[in-house]
Amino acid sequence: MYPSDTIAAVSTPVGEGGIAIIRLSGQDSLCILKKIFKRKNDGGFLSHRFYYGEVVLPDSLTVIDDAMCVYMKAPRTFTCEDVVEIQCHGGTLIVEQILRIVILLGARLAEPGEFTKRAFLNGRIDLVQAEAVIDLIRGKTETSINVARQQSSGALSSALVELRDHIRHSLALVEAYIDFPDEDIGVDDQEMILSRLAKAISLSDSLIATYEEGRVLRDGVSVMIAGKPNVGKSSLLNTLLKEKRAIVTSIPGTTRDLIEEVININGLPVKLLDTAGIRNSEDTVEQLGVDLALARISSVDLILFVVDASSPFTDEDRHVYKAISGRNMLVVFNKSDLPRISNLPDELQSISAVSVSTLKGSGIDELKSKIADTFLHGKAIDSRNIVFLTKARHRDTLKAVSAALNLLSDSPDKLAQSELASIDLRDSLDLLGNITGETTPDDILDLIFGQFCIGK
Ligand SMILES: Nc1nc2c(ncn2[C@@H]2O[C@H](COP(=O)(O)OP(=O)(O)OP(=O)(O)O)[C@@H](O)[C@H]2O)c(=O)[nH]1
Ligand SMILES: [Mg+2]
Repeated sequence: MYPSDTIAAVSTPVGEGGIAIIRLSGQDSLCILKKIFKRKNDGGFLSHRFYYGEVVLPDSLTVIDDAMCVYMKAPRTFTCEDVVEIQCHGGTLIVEQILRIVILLGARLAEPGEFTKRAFLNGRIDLVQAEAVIDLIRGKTETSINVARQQSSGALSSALVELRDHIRHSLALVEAYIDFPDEDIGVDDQEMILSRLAKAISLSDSLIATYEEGRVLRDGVSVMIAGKPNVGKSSLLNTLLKEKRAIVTSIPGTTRDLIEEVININGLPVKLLDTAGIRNSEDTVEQLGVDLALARISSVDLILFVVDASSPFTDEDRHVYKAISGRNMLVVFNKSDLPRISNLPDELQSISAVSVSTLKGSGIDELKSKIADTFLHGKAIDSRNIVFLTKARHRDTLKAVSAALNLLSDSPDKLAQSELASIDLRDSLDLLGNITGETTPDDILDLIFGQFCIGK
């Protein structure tokens, strides 16, 4: 069990709000609540019931705020410990005052993510589920939240348990021979082990295969709008955003800064980046904007190369193309409401292209689908039913497990010798335990929970 001290934190965002929630977890929670929360009919506190009353200074009984509170008795709580939540008015001062009293009465200020960490250490959730809590909080689209919910509800954990069971069964078969070091593992048992290993490898490989999609669903992607001046880049940003975010004029060189906005494209969180039209400019400010744009080319996931379809492809377009060639790119022919003139040079013919008119709004849905398809490969996302891997740590560990199991099943010598085989199987189990938390080193745990906000 985890240390028995009691932690406290404000679980709602900093600043003014309708209400704020102060949360306590630990064995003194109820005792502290009794000292500071007074009700008209001074009864006790039943578990999981809401009570109305006043928060008071324990000595003078001076009223600080009227509030609601709930006491939740262990272990039927998020942390598996006694938990108290006080809902007071959301003014900064009131919240600070209540928190200070709670600390004076013996609670300790919680570290970031410490409530979730306790839920993990007390066995209420595994590490995969704990990590998903942060994704739930930060989810940017319904789809990314669905993916996080799958993980926090234990769907990925179940798949990992299934994987672990295959390895454990193999290990049990192997260990039956450990006391007879001169004896090879029987052929029938070897067959059974091989069949279990095949299942485990196939399961880990199918999980690994979900990573690329899982990652983009969780983290989103960055998409840069690039092109020579005046082709309609800012107009495209505004059209995709459905608001007049960037200044649009007929003067080339209007945009001089990077403009970033996040939108939801078919469930995918997309960070759009409008940039200055790329050209060599005499104007110092414009050139600074161009430099900013050039500097981002190598770090974005996709570039929309915007070309004016109503005018010929010029050296300026070619100059932009040179700067972005080799990157993941879609060509966007804008101004398709006007008679078409532009013809792409041969080297650009093979790149996927879409015709749009930001003026008329045409082609925008097709462009969105193409952007989503670039990352999801044309598949519809079944975020409610498919388990996705979303973290590089999980993917890399499963790759190592899969590689170790492959090596074992491919080497008949090892498979016949109980001691050698058991070492490999135990190593694989330890690796799996790193994902779910059983064997995760403390420094990794600290890193994971350190990403949380205080109060979660
Ligand atoms: N006919 C037509 N005009 C468009 C379309 N999209 C943009 N424009 C016009 O093209 C001009 C330039 O648009 P912007 O969106 O400012 O172009 P930009 O690429 O951001 O330009 P810079 O910021 O200067 O690099 C404006 O006059 C727009 O009204 C379109 O689809 N059709
Ligand atoms: Mg612009």
